[in-house]
Amino acid sequence: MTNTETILKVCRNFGIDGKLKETKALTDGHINTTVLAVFENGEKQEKYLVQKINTHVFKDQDALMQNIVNVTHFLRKKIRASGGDPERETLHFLKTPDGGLYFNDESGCWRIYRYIDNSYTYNMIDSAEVFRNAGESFGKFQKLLNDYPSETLLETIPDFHNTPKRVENLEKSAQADICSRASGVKKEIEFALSRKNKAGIALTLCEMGEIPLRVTHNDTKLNNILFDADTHKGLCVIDLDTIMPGLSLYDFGDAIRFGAKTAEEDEPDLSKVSISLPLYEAYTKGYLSSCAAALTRAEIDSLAFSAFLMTYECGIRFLTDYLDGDVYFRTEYPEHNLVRARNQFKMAREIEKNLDEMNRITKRIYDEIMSKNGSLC
Ligand code: GN1
Ligand code: MG
Repeated sequence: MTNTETILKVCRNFGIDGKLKETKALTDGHINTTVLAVFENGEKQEKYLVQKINTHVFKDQDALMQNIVNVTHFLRKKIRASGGDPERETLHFLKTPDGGLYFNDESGCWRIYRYIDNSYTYNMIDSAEVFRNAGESFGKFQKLLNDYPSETLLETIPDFHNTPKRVENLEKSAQADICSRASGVKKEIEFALSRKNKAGIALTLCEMGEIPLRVTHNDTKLNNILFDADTHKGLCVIDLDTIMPGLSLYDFGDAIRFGAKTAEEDEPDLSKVSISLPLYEAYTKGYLSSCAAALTRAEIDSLAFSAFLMTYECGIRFLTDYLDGDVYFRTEYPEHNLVRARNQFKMAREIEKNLDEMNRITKRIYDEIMSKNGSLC
């Protein structure tokens, strides 16, 4: 349990003094545990995000924190050089007095970063304008990291978006069936296996040299962007745990999976679950306005498909975890992962149905942007 005493002890270990006034659990993430801690220091109020790292998921915490510190350092320099405010536009992690990037004891493995005030996040939106801003932010993030030396990044979760491996793992879990749940999810397993031939498409394009390996965020959920409460523009990309070498398609596809949906990721009523084409269009506009010229033709041509791929993969991951006994994603009730998996598979089907139209939208936006200003990026 994460109680106030533990939070206070962790904060003291990072050299934070003052009076702990308030703590609040933030429950959006499925992996780490996050608590907002508000301190009073004389007249001043200081806010921190205290995070317990899920060490089952992130097995090498040194590699995890090293990646994040290096990337934020790199981003900070670029943001400063372009006249931005690095304290608000990228995350600032605290160090312990002896220079440690995390603090480990019997209560867990902890890290702290400064809370960026006057900002907010979204889990769901129906505003095309907001989602366009989100696309612009992730596109800009991609562009900022274009010249980051990817060979220096450590692979914190190997094969994270290796969809064929994810399918293989699902098959293994169904075979092992350690919770005797496989017989109840035959239809879902069947769906996953019926699309197996599509799982390797992006990786094959990369192996063929048509799609480059880049530095990618790999978890581009809408709620991983902080919006500025004054300008309502995307301010800061957060949750940097999975920054690794990857494909731009992972980031584009995952953003559509989560942000262009018509219902929550765990909505059980599948009749509500679909893809919103106006939101798809809005994100694509924002994203390509930031980085169209930096992408290859093969990447552009695969953007719409990547939305299917990432949704399909995420469904497979939820289903695998359900079969494994819910050991990876945080769940709130016993069928939670299954509900999520069904939801993602419904969304994947909807994307398949709309793929031609999504490809037309992408092409139109790309052509418009490139004809207006081919040297935008
Ligand atoms: C996890 O914790 P959160 O919500 O940022 C997961 C993502 C999934 C997502 C599904 C490290 O992200 O890969 O797409 O849940 N993160 C990790 O909502 O596995
Ligand atoms: Mg995450």
